[in-house]
Amino acid sequence: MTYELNTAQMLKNQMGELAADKHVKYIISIEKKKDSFESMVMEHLRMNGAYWGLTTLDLLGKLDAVDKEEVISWLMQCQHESGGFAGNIGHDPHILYTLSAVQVLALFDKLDVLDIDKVSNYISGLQNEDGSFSGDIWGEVDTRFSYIAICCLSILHRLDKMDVDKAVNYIISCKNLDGGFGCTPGGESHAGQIFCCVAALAITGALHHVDKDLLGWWLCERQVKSGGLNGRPEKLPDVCYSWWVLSSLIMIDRVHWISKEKLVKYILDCQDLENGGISDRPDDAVDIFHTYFGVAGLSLLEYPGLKAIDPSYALPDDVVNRIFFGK
Ligand code: GRG
Ligand code: ZN
Repeated sequence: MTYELNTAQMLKNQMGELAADKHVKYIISIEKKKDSFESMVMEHLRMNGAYWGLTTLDLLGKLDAVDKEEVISWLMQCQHESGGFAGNIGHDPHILYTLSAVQVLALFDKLDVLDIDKVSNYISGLQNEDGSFSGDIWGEVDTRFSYIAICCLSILHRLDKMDVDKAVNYIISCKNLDGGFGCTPGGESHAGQIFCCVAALAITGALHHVDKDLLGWWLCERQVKSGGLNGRPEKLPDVCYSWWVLSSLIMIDRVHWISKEKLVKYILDCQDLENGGISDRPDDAVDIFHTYFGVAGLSLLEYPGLKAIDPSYALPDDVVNRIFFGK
């Protein structure tokens, strides 16, 4: 115990401290300031914002700071008759918001309010003949939507409603010679798409299709001098890649190929120590998206005092255990 405390203190001394209370206040204040600039730009993707904010609160052990019934009542009003969820009340449904809605209900242990068949029919109905997934009725295809469909149906215990073999084959067809993945066949490797493809393969037990050493090299080369990670060669570092790159490295067992200490320090340097929140780069304006990815990244890095997060489902470990093992 003394040893553990000393290690935690040592880490904090070396790398700075997470302003956890400030971040909790920042997240709660966004919800209250409905006419702020950030709330206005978030209006159409409020469901994603709810997932980012609430998951961050849960990782910080503060999910009870929000009114659960109020959130669930709003969330259920975002469901469309097709079974899919929209980003806000009265908007059109999309697979992006459907995953966030399911994840928020999972956080609150409230998946039982859903008509599971209705939601899973909406998702499986978006699978195309070649195994890919569209995001909504307008038909855009992207490996982001393959991940979302697989993650969502897995959480709902309904993976049997899609053609998993075809879905996996489509993802493999998006693999590049550098070991990474793009959004469609031939698309450039990008850390965000790599997360989607690796996590989808992890959930479906198909990680043997990944060349772990080749992809591990590409991913670890994303760490730049400041300790931060970028999403592609020659690009600037950004806190959100602490999630996209790091979770992928963990899923393929190559996380020891980057400097964890330097990355912790980079994320902590992106905090607004006065008003809370985390930005993409030091001294930029904070937002809820990067606050989530900063805290989730620190959780993957085992920063003291945070709940552990699952790298493939992007939900706290205890939530994932409850879904699959009922505890
Ligand atoms: C549950 C965590 C979770 C995700 C759901 C939506 C989704 C599934 C995944 C998105 C994956 C993705 C494509 C992430 C990248 C987002 C991003 C920072 C894009 C910016 O790309 P550029 O090209 O920026 O504008 P760079 O950094 O390359 O300059
Ligand atoms: Zn970013």
